Amino acid sequence: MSFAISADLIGTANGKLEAAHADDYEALGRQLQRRGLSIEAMTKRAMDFAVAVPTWGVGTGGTRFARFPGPGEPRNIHDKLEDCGVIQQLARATPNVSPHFPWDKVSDYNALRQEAASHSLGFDAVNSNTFQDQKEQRLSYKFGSLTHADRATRQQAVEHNLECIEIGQKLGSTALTVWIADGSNFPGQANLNAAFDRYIESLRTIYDALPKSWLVFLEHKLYEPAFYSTVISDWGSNLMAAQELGPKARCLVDLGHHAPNTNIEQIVARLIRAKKLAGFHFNDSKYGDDDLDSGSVDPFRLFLVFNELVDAELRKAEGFAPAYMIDQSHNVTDPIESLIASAVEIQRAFVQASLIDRKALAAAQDASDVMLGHRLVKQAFVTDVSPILAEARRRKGGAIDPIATYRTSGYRAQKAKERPVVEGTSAGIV
Ligand code: AFD
Ligand code: MN
Ligand code: MN
Repeated sequence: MSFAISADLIGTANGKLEAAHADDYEALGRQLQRRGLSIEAMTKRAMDFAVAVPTWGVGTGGTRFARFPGPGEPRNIHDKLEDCGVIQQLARATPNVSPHFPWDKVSDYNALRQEAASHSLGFDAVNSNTFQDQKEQRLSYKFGSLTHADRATRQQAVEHNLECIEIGQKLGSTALTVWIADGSNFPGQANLNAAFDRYIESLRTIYDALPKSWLVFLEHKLYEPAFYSTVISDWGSNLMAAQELGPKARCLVDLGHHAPNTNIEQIVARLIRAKKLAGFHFNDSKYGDDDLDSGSVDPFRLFLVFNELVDAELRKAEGFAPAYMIDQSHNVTDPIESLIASAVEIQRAFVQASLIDRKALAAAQDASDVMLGHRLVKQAFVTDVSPILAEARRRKGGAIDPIATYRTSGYRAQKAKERPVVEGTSAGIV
């Protein structure tokens, strides 16, 4: 028996909020009009915006210390799709899911694609996993995968990625995201350049197997689980790899994968310039790769990233077509609520960045008018675009207040009955 949120329930919830919402929307419309902006155009932009949800994000996450499972957790990809369907139904900004293999393995991918479609979902980039050992896996990834010193282990990791491409083709994906945990924990453990060379060699085979319209997204990460050196640790290494591999290889920016205080928006600007920006794994962080909800800690940084993205979009930067995905671990919240809130925050940053008067900004920059340039950017950031986001959801059949509507629906309580708790805890970020 399947229980999803009905259009009726959303309609009733919206009905109670409609008058206040219309009032707020009109007021914001008048404010934007005074600034020479059309609220209608902004609402259309919000409606066209989409960010993919990770299948691993709907399960309760954990840390290396513990995991506290939530009620009604998804037990498999079928449950995950159902949860992702609810997120899309309410927030209308997440029409695609990004699957992870072998976690989401099934025997019939054509059927899985149809099942996703029945929840109004499609598939985004497929993610390979060579950072864990699976049951009955022949060779271990304890000391690396695509860059392992042992050729046979590298080969096994390459083959897994090739299998992911095959699966992805059946699902309608057009990109493979590769994140490896390879690196070293001790100085002297590995030859830093030899490991990079092996990365290129392994990726070359994967790259050559990419179907015509496909791209490979290379994801860098500063540290963890390797604590001394990581093979693809930063955007410099990532860019070197992508440039060496060719035009189908691009650099994926996970916001959490940088040292604290790194100017990520500048990295984004540089990757756009190099025509190498693959896209994003959105999340937020305070200290490291915290995988917190997007926009929960530093919404200004998220906005500044979108400032670069909107700038590139509006000046039609060559080769600019970033893929937007969320990559978070929800340890203490209901993952559905976190993903709804995160999608809304990402969409918010996009709309806010769209408000910037780019002609005036360019003029201020040309005139070295520091304060005016800053104010133009800041004015967009402090504008509360919530009514635009709510209107975009409402027009697409979603909820004016998606989290409140989700809570009234009783979805989680129902799932807690349908999905018995899986005994035993496993630590880990996912
Ligand atoms: C990792 C990386 C990568 C990976 C995910 C798995 O960000 O995207 O697929 O988390 O949980 O830290
Ligand atoms: Mn990531
Ligand atoms: Mn991460």
